[in-house]
Amino acid sequence: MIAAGPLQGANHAPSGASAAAKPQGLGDHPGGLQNDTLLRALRREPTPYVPVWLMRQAGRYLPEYAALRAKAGSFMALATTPSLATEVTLQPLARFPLDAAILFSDILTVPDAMGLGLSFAEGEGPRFARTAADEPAIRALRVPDLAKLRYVFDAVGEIKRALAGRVPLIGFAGSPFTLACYMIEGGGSADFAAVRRMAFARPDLLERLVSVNADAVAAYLCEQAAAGADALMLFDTWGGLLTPDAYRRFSLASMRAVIARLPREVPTIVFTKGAAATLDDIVQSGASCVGLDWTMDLREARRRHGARVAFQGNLDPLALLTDPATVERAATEIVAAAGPAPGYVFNVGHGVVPATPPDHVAALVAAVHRASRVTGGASGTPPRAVQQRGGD
Ligand code: 1CP
Repeated sequence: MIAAGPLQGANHAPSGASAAAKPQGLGDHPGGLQNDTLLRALRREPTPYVPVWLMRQAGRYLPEYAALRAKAGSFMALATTPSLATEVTLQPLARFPLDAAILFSDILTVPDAMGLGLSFAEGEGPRFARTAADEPAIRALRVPDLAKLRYVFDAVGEIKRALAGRVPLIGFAGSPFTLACYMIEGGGSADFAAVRRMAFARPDLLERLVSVNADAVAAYLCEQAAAGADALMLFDTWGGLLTPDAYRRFSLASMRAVIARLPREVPTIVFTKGAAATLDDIVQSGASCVGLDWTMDLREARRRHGARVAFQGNLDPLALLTDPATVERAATEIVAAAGPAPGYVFNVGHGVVPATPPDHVAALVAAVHRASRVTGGASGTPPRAVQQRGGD
């Protein structure tokens, strides 16, 4: 049996968690995890408290990230050097008792490996040297040689060794459609106008681009799992830009195709930002868990679909710019809205923003653990997980 304790170490136990924090070495659970609350929640199994991790939990709001990035010289130098990617991945875990690590990398490494030439200028977003915006460029695209992404798989292996089973590692990729957005525009965009135009003018071309991306993403994620990733997440940041029908055709269908090709034993998370209108479809993507942004109704999603999938979310990341007491109140309300049933992972509804004070993140993580242990969610009764803790 795998123990469901929090991350070990004096500064790693969630407040009030000491009862379950029985120190355990890997020797007790060969190949296992000391804290598997995330994986249990993704499988909708009981957990002693609500697990929490944060999108962009590593990154610019942490001074130690800024220092390492300055030393490395660029974002890509961090991402392509496994020892540096490992160090950045572990930085937030050294500060906060998070229940998962997420690979430090970027979704755009896949189109880079397809030959588009990715760079990140200081203080700017990503840029591709070449786009895939017209018929010849899209027809020329191929699934990349995965050897070009070897640095990612090496980082996964190194991070797993460094974690030594403390918490699971989440691997990830961009959704085929969200990658297409950046490949067509050549970088970020306020409205991704060229992409939305293509959805009407050349749906066949967009479909072709998304289909090559789906093959690439499926192969890439399988390799991350083989290298040791314990869960896999698809980031569909821009799917919500589409009409509901176009979303189903260009984004959801390709994510479903990717998920169908991943190893069944590895839990999966899909996150489409701004897609409340198509939630009934997203819950049928085949993923174990659906991420919600802060505009979506977590209570209602759990009530309607909680027997089918786990949910993750959905604090507005700007709440973290207030003060610790407000952060704690907001977190407690979300834990209550999620309710006591198994199958819930706390997260922000989009990435932590660079202006976030790290001590507000500390307050958030502590509040989620405390509220989910003590109040047991909306009903005020202990979650089933707490009642069953003795049996773990
Ligand atoms: O130091 C810097 O200047 C780089 C900032 C940064 C960071 C920390 C970028 C550039 N990417 C990342 C890491 C990253 N990106 C992770 C690491 C794991 C984590 O801690 O969560 C992940 C999962 C991503 C995924 C990612 N990259 C997404 C999907 C999630 C989301 O935020 O919507 C997207 C859209 C990107 C593209 C990207 N990479 C970086 C930036 C600034 C952007 C957004 C560009 C834009 O559209 O404006």
